Amino acid sequence: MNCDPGPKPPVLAVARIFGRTPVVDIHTHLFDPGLGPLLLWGIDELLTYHYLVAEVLRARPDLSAADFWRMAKPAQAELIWAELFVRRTPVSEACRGVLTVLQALGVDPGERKLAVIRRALSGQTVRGYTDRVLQLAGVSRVVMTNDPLHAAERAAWERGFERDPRFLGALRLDSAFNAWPRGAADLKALGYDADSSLSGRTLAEVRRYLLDWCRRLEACYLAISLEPGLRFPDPESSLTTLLVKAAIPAARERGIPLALMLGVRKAANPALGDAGDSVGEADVAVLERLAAAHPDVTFLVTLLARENQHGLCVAARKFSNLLPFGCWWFLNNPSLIRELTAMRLELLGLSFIPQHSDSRVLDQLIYKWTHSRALIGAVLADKYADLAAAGRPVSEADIARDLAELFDGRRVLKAAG
Ligand code: HDL
Ligand code: ZN
Repeated sequence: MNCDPGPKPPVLAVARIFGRTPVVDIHTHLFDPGLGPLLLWGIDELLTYHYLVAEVLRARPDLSAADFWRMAKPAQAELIWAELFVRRTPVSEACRGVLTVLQALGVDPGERKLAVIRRALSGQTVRGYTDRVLQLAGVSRVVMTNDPLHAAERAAWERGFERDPRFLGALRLDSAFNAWPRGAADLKALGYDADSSLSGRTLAEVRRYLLDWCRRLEACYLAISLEPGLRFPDPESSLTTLLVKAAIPAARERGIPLALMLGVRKAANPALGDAGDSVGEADVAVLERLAAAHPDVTFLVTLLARENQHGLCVAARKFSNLLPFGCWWFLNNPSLIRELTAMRLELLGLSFIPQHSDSRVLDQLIYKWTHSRALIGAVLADKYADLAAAGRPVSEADIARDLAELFDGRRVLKAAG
């Protein structure tokens, strides 16, 4: 006899309502189709995602990263398909994601021949595919990661293009700030009178660069990923000085958040390229001191270490201008999405942004949001069941209102116009 009473009513209601609630994806590495080849899409890009590169090199320890990178991208995709999807069961989250995308696109996820899959997915245009993927993913808008110091991207912006309103801008600061004074030379080459001294003039010129590009991008926020060891205050640190005397004033002037993404240990294994970054525990007290010193600026915060997540929730309870967002990168897996979402709902109510996709390939929107809707929806439904047990059942209108507050990007998009 089946003793399982079946899913609790809220789960079904949440799944139905969430399924028709569009989300704003507040952090991706996608690009407006008008930016041309910068936007990655299609099965070979999906298979050569750096998450899967790391995984195929584990499956094939006999293959050096250098030899892998020497392969042409189609051959890389064929190797990853053979090793992770045919010769082995694709149990990892990044592997499962590919299957979720195929299933949503009407391609048999059980198909073993990549050639058959490639044929089934051929003949798309980027504009048509963008419409199809956003619709399948239930995503209304995505925020890009824009870096004007990336020559090809800058050239495309300077050429100009008709923007797709579904692709919003965010000004990324890593290349300008993180390897100072290299950034000074790059800014000088763009006509900003910056030098390595971080003099008053330099800081004014860095602010001018930030404001110029926030205007051009119509940036929703400024963002930077940071090593775990960020210190504040730290008058000796170029990075801290740039954040405090350039990025924060620019965010304040534009009325937009500054996104701090802490905990990346860059190039722990340089041979792996984008797949070579690792994780380190950050000092949450730094965030508390930044929030306290700048109460009129909103800090979007995502931390990479699982060990930092509880501290971030506590810090956010102390400072309402700290806005936790997403289950970032190595945290974007079912077991940790459940853990972080429950922790945040319990400590922060609805005052956080549960997820972003971090998609680098357009198709990934489908799986990252399909998986996250199911996982986050189930945790939310559990909380609703607890409320019902306490005598406060939620209505469908309550559920729709809560999901809009959590996922419509209202805390990020206000200045994007
Ligand atoms: O710095 C970031 O924005 C990270 O998301 C990195 O791009 C990382 O490589 C990534 O793609 N994580 O999902
Ligand atoms: Zn990212």
